[in-house]
Amino acid sequence: MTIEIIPVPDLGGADKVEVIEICVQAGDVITEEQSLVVLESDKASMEIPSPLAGKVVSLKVKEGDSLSEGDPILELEVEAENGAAESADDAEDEAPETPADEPQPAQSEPEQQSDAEPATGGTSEQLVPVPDLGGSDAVDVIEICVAEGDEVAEGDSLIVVESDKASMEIPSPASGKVLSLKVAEGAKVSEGDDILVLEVTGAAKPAKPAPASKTAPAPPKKQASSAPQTTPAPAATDNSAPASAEAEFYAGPAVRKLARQLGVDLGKVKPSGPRGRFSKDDIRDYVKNLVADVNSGKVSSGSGIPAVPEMDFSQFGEVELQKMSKIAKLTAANMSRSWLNAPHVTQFDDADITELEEFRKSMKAEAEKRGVKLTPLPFLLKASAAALQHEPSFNVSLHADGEHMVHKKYIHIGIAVDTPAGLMVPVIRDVDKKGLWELAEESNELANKARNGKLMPRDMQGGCFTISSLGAMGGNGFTPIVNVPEVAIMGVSKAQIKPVWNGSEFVPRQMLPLTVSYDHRAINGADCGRFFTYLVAVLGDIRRLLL
Ligand code: CAO
Repeated sequence: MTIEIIPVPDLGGADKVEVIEICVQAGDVITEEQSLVVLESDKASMEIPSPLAGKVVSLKVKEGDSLSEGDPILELEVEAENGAAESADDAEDEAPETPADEPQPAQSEPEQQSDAEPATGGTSEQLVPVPDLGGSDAVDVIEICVAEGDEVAEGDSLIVVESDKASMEIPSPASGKVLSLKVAEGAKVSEGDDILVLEVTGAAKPAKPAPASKTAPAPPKKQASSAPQTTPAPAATDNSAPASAEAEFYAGPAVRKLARQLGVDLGKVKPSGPRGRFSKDDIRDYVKNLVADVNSGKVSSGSGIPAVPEMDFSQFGEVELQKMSKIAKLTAANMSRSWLNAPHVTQFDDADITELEEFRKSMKAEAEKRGVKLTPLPFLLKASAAALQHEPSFNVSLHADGEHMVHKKYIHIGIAVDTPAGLMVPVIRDVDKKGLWELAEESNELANKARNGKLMPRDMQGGCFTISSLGAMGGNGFTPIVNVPEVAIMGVSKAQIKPVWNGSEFVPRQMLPLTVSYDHRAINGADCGRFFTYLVAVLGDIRRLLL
């Protein structure tokens, strides 16, 4: 056994760098490459890995200390043959992974001059390639830090790549404007691959950018929020990538890796480090608390909803585990989200569709000639469009800022379609402008597309209101869940002949049971009263559609 003093390696020019995290303590048995401390300069955080495996004898630093190259970090007890001689060899053989070579501040090499572009007094385009990655190859692009049109300064991070061992920020070799991106999140890149095209002013800057620095991204700058979306995408297509959300947080590569391995969303973790930096312990504590809460049946997430305990159903009889389809999983998530976000109220009424049905049946021959099936659905679409026009308070969505209501000047209506893969909601556009034949054709076409798995995301976007019809199946009524961000949905049950009092006697009438569920954050009972009464009146006398 020998005792080795582990010093601060070359910090790429940085000096008096603050210790913001101590990752080990006396007595710890550590492996080679295990992070010892995290240092933070103005530009970057750097994890200093151990050059050797061994047992920590004593720490020579504490949080808040300022360190420079050569300062002792700790004393390590190492196996005799694992000592200084070997570590020196390793340092040469494995240069990219040793601390002395890796932690470079994110800055360019101004002395390098380009021979790729002619120097001009105006602007020139410069292709920025992936620099030397210190031996790493085919690394993942985990963050894109710039967008097309962004102005970047020399040294600004362009992308963050991650190998098995480290995250690396690739800095811009010059100031300029990003003309086009050549990589996307999730792509794999190697040295020389194109990152982006930069428009630089004046003489072209170096064709070869500064080397990537093994670093954790500096605390994120808050991005200005983008313009409000006037047409909220439907829940079914909401598929935000976790990687881009991750860029918002201030965490080192090892912490990010641990979070990713454990499936932890950093947004839900409280950072304990200086300037909101996340440590590994923050992630571990979060998971520990989560597991404890789930085990005790207490709250499982920030939503305050108690978790449903896991159950082994096989103890009660034979069971079979079947994988849920993607659509079924999305539906489950969207229904929970809608149900938990929107305080639902459901109102019930029956529409007298006796005359509507007589008219519909009288059109059967013509429908056959046209090759169209005329069910009650096109009438319901038309009546709903009329009611949305009559009561515009239904044709809205709540803006995400909680301050505005988005009033829609168009009438697009979704129809719930039962398919073998699960529930899908294609949207018919401009229902108010279309006739019954067109609506019949389009709803048949969309329902067929849904059943054959041929719907495109756009076919399911932009709905203002949804009709869910179980009329062909039966039932007296049901309470549908609003397809948020829409604010209302109509449930249609099976029409039946019922005795209706006409003032002097009961007469048999064809009655259609309808329900309207609405989001009480956006709609009040009186609004629904007006909307529903009008809709029922239109279905009772479709000549009203002409008024
Ligand atoms: N009352 C009585 N009969 C009705 C009816 C009603 N409310 N609605 C439809 N019918 C009749 C139709 O007229 C047709 O009969 P005919 O062939 O004699 O004319 C028959 O039922 C079958 O209609 P359909 O289902 O083929 O067509 P549709 O236009 O009524 O419905 C669609 C189309 C896509 C809405 C439907 O097929 C469907 O998928 N419904 C399920 C929706 C769903 O799952 N909702 C629940 C969502 S929440 O989990």
